[in-house]
Order: sequence, then C-alpha cells, then structure tokens
Amino acid sequence: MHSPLSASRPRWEIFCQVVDNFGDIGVCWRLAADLVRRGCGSVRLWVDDWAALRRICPGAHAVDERVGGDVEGVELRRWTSAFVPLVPGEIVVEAFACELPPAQLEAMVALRPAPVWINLEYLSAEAWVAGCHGMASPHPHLPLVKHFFFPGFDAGGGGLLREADLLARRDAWRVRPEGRAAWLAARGIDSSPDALRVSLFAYEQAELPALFEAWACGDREVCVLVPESRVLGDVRRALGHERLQAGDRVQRGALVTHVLPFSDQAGYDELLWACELNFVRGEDSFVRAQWAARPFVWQIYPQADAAHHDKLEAFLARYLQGVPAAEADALARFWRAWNGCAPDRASPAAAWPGFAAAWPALDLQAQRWCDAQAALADLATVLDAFCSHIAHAPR
Ligand code: TRH
Repeated sequence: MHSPLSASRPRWEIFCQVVDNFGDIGVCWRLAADLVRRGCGSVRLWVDDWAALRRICPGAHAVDERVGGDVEGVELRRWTSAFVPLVPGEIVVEAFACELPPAQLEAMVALRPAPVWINLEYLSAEAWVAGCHGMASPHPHLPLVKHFFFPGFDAGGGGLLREADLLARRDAWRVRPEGRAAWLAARGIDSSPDALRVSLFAYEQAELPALFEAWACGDREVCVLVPESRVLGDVRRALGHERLQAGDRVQRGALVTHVLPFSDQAGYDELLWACELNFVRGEDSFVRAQWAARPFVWQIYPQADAAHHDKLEAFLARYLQGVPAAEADALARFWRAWNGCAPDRASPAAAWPGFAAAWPALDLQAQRWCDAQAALADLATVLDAFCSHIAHAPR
C-alpha cells in the first residue's frame, strides 16, 4: 500500500514524552510500527524514556540510545534535553500535547512546504471530541499550523489503533493447539476448562482483597493472571504473600492466582485473548481488551479534578447501547465500583454477583462492540488520509 500523501512515501516523525506509566509510549510505539507495516511511509520515533520504551518494545534493548537505530522498520531516537533536530518529517506528530523543542519548531519553519503538524490527543468517548477532531490551531507567531487529531469510536472520528491482521491473528491463535493451549501450558496454568480466566492489569486497588475473597469462596474456579503492574502490591496484600513475584502461583479456595512477567505488546494481546474476562486500564490496554471481544473492566486513568468520571460515563453510555437494562446496570455498577465512583458506594465485591449473572448478555455485547468498531477505519489509516488531505489543501 502506498501513502496517499505524495508519490514518494512521506517521512513521519513522532514525539513521545512518557508522563507516567506506559500508555503514552504504548500508543506511540504501536502507531509507529503500524504506520510502517501499512506502508504509510518511514517513521522516526523520539522517546524521552528509554527504559519505558524497552519494556514495551524489547527490540529497543539492541539499540544504543546515544545513536538510535531501527526496530521493526521504525527509527528509534532518544529525546533528551540536548535535542538536536534532524531534517524534520513531512508529518510531525506530537503525542498528547507534549511540547516540541524550540529547535524542532525552527527546523519545521525552515522546511518547504512546512510539515503537516499533528497533535495526537487522548482517547475519549465524550461528545465534545467530535467538534474538536481535526481542528486547526495556528502557531501564535510562527508560520506553522497544528491540527488536533482525536482517536474515537464514531465513523468520521479518528478511529482506534488496530493492526490490519489483528482479528484474524486473534481468532487463529484461539483455536490452534500451538496458540492458546500451548500459551497456558507454557506458563503452568492448569485451570479447568470451566474456570473463569481473568487477566488483571490495574493501578492500585484498595478493594481487591474483598473481591479476591469473594472469588475464593465462590463455586466456580477463578484463575487470575496478573502481569507485573502497580496492582501487585494489593494482590500481595489480598493473598498475604509479601514476596509474590513473576512465576509464582497461589491458591486460595476456588481462586488461583498466577503472577506473570510484564511482556511485550504482542505477548500482552495473547494474555487478553487467553482470558474470558480482562481488567484493563488507561488507554492502550483498554482498546486491546475491546479487540479481544470478551467482557472487560476498565480502570480509567485518574485525574485530579475527577474529569475521568465523565469519561467513564461517556464510554459506558456508548458501550451499553442495545444491552438489556438489567445487564447494562450490572456492568455499569461493577465498573463504577472498580473505579471508586459507585453512587451507592458499592464495592467491587458487592457488585460482582450481578456482573457475573449478566455474563451471557455481556459476552454477546463484547463481540458486537468489537465487530462494530472493526467495521470502522483504524487510526493509522484515518491519520494517514487526514495528513494527506492537509498536505494537499491550500496552505
Ligand atoms: O500505562 P497506562 O496506565 O497508561 C496511561 C494511559 O495511557 C493514560 O491515558 C495516560 O495519560 C497515562 O498512562 C499517563 O495504561 P495503558 O494505556 O493501557 O498502557 C499500558 C501499555 O502497556 C499498553 O501498551 C499495553 C502494554 N503492556 C505490555 O506491553 N505488556 C504487559 O505485560 C502489560 C501488562 C501491558
């Protein structure tokens, strides 16, 4: 596939500042690799936090951060305070409003024609996003125009990151013996076929011990797979195991917990595909759980002014359209409890039986939602077309 931007494929340059956690680099690395794979052009990715990059993209271990290098066709560069610009890309993406270095802006001004400059925004299901997606923002004194690009859930929005072969790979992996079954066996996960396999990727969760207790006392085997993350402290507390680490397995009644190492992104997809229920957080894992097409629980990234509560409600309102009222209430109640914002202050443990009882409808909805989103254009494709449009518009 060739990029519609120009006859020769454009050079993309993406700037990523890792604020906290892995989400920013998770999204930027995924986008960079997907643009390359789709033939949208060459991609240079600037990242300030090399350690975070290496956890998401282990191929970066082979790259000397002082000089940079290629992984999966993406040119990786360390963004330091001593930043010296290279010839800018024809498309410059600043991710999540990270501020471009003044020297980069100068280099962009010197380029003819001026680069297409994109601010890739955070994902939100809120209605105002439609009005801001694609908006132009001229620089106050430089001859440069930045455009806002919002990922989204609507036709006409920015789309969601989805590799071209993702769903086919997922389906094949689930059925092939060397896929799911071998993946579970390799990790010593010997849960019964009737067990509920749950992946748990989360921020701190004070309410976890009570939920674990409910699972341990339940009738159905619950097999929890926990990749190393911030929630591990609460898992230790819940299980009374101070030294719990990757590779450990602990059983309490009907609850079996396995701690897994943090994997690369492809490995994380497999974890999601292997489970019946996925607890996810932030942005990128939240989207990946949607592509897994199984029920999931979203822990939204907390914001100081509680703005995240509106974002949570906006997504719930979209996601639950068409779900029968009782089941929709059960999901919303559990999600709000997991995010500490249930109006009745319900805990996840209290909301769990209702969520579990709603399972058939929630399972169906997860598949329907995935199918509906997969029918829309993906983010890399929409972004490529958007940049082509800007490049060819009179400026
Ligand atoms: O790390 P996060 O909490 O990221 C958040 C959000 O992006 C949020 O919008 C942002 O403002 C904040 O960071 C600073 O969660 P997220 O977005 O799911 O990113 C985690 C990434 O880690 C994702 O790309 C999946 C990846 N991952 C692995 O590659 N391997 C693993 O084993 C696990 C558990 C995750």
